[in-house]
Amino acid sequence: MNTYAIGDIQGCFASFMRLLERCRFDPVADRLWLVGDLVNRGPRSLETLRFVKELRNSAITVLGNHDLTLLLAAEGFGKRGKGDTFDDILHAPDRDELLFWLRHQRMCHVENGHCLVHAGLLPQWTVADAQALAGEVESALSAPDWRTFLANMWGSEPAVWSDDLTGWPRLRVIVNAMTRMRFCTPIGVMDFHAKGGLDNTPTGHVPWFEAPGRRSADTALVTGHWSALGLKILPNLLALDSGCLWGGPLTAVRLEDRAVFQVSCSDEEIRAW
Ligand SMILES: [Mn+2]
Repeated sequence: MNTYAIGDIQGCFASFMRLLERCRFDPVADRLWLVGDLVNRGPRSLETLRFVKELRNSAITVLGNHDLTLLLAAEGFGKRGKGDTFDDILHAPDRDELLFWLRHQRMCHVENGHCLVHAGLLPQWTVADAQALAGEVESALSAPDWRTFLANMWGSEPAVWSDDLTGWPRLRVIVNAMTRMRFCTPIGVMDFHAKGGLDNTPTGHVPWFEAPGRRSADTALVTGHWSALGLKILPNLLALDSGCLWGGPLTAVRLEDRAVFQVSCSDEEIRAW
């Protein structure tokens, strides 16, 4: 069995299919780890979501900010972005099944010395902490009053973790770290404005994975979300968003031996938004 970890697909279904061919992915024997942001910006979000859902136990996906944006939009919450391209899902005959499936995906998955999460982990969290905190959000997303959670989920405050946080602010910090974070201060105050690469690190901040004393540094984190960072492979980090939407490739890394597979995206995908 091989495990292929794949960066942000964002509706780039054609590239996704070419990448699976390139890897010779076998849905019976192999598994996919998807870093989230399956949908939005690219041209074929609906087919991407249907395909991953049909893979059942052969694919593990964690939720990204664009996946959550879709769940919010489906309930009439949040601000629609000009570049949103998931109306095909909202109008699909199988919309309810797809959104139900998406809402029940995880925030974080840990197995065999790897931790899959869309954006990153705050410096105070061990991987075991992150699993427990992810579970709090997953419970809120599947609880009977999940709509109330969605209505209170979005927002950039508070920007820093405290074990004493409770209620919506607590869940909001977990969601923001795991799905939106790029930079934080050395003590883990998150910044949500800077969007570029390491050249644009805001004063007083560090890329989240370089926070000193980060307690998850003993585990290989598998992440996406940060296309301006590009593909970054370190002993304890596989950052896989190589910017397919921006003209970059779509990347897979085979976790067993860290072999890298890439396909270039198509013009249709770059132009979609
Ligand atoms: Mn993202």
